[in-house]
Amino acid sequence: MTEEAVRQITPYFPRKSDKFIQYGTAGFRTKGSDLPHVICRMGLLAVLRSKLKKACIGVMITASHNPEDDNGVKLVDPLGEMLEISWEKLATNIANVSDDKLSEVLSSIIEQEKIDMAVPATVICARDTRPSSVSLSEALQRGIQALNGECIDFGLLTTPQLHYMVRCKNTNGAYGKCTENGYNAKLAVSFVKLQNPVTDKGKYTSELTVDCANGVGANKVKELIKFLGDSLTVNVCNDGSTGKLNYMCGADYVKVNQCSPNGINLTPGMKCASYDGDADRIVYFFMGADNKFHLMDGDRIATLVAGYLKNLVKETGLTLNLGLVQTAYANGSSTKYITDKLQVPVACAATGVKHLHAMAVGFDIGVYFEANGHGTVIFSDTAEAKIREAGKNESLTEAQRKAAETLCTSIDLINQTVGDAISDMLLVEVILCKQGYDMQAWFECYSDLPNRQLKVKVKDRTVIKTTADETQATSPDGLQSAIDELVKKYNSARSFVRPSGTEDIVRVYAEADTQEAADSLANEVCKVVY
Ligand code: 16G
Ligand code: ZN
Repeated sequence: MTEEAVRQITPYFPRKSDKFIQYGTAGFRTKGSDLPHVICRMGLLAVLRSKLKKACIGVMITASHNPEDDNGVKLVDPLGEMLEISWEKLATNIANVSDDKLSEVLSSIIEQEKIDMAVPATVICARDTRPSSVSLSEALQRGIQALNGECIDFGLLTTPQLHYMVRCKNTNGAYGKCTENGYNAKLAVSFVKLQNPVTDKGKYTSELTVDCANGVGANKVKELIKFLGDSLTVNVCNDGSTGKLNYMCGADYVKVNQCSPNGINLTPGMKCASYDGDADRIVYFFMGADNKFHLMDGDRIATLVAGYLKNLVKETGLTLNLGLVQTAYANGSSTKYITDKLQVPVACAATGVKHLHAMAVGFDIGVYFEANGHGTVIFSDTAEAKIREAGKNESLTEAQRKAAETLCTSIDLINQTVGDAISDMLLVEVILCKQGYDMQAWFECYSDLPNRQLKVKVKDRTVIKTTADETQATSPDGLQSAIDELVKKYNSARSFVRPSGTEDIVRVYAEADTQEAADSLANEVCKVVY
């Protein structure tokens, strides 16, 4: 069977170069022109995974915030989670094997994983708006068909919408309807339900300008707002009709450059947000009373969300363990605010959504966010059941029951499968409205410590190894003690280094009490990394 499949695909999608490619932090990512055989082979692998799991598997074609010529692919597991880490190695093997050995490698996976090839397979696929995504999607479908898998092609979707579809499909509608309208209706109904009862909105305004990075999020959010009535006005900018994907716009650009994107003329009083190219990340920004640009990143969103949920849980009277997962990049002030003021425990995970997600599962309610704007909330099955039960429990006080109902509706608004710019945006709006916050009020919750991120090119970045939370370097010898010595010279300072999982560089992060000190510390640390 594998021989026949390989015969069907290799004439059309041969492995043209022997350049090694790795299933990285978020799947394969490289120039779109280098990917046809990789993506076709991922079709084969997705079929095997579907047979093994006896469930539908997802495949998303996107390179997120990367330039338009790049592309990528990632697999999505049955409940909408990222592919199990042990299978990343299999994906890398399949992507790199020569055409004539492909069948052998496929057979060995079948044997090793004891896959019953008689089980039917279904793969859901979708793509972002890159020009190369169309032909790459065809390559994927050819791979799926070659092993007799059924392919459900959703065409253009945001990455989190694809994750949502996979979960819906595998839970027989319990999570929602497996259609784009189903997704829009689920989010919109919950949003309106949460927004309507709020009478005192304080400084909150229900108008928002969104930079969609000229990506797939633009048309998707336009579809969603049709369901919102007048509860939220969204001005969609950088919708791809004229500008180039991720070029001078999008969440990554805004975060890295700390400035407003092209296409938005930022003036005081405006509330703005940026998605990335596949709409799984969001950051907010505005111009403050000081006429300066202020970024409201993933840390700010995390504190807002954790505070909101913590209060609601308290009002229900339920005992649920709520925690927040951050990475080493989280601003020290955000961690301090969450721990001291909100009294929510904080855990630190390695960079990459799969690591944060895995750690968040350890809480009844796990909020996780990367500073770059990727994050969501996950509720354990028992927590969700307790909350839903409390919403109907006549023996609770009305206030307790109401809080539980609000929590239930918030659960429905959240895309628990993965960070979702559209869902996160609606959640942030709900919370800002409930708190009566404008952007300035949100901003004033705490002051960020000045920080600096730099990249260092080294001969071999794999020489640098870190602890699991990436805050300390364990190799090479002496590196951490050199960093510790430098940090001691500054006030409220912290610094760490880690090899990038997506580029051939080492990243350096430093924070301190002043911008000059953070810059100087980052520069000094770069020198000891060489
Ligand atoms: C990937 C990750 C992102 C992480 C980034 C770090 C996902 C979906 N994306 O883009 O979460 O922040 O890698 O890149 O997991 P780095 O290793 O180059 O710093
Ligand atoms: Zn993305």
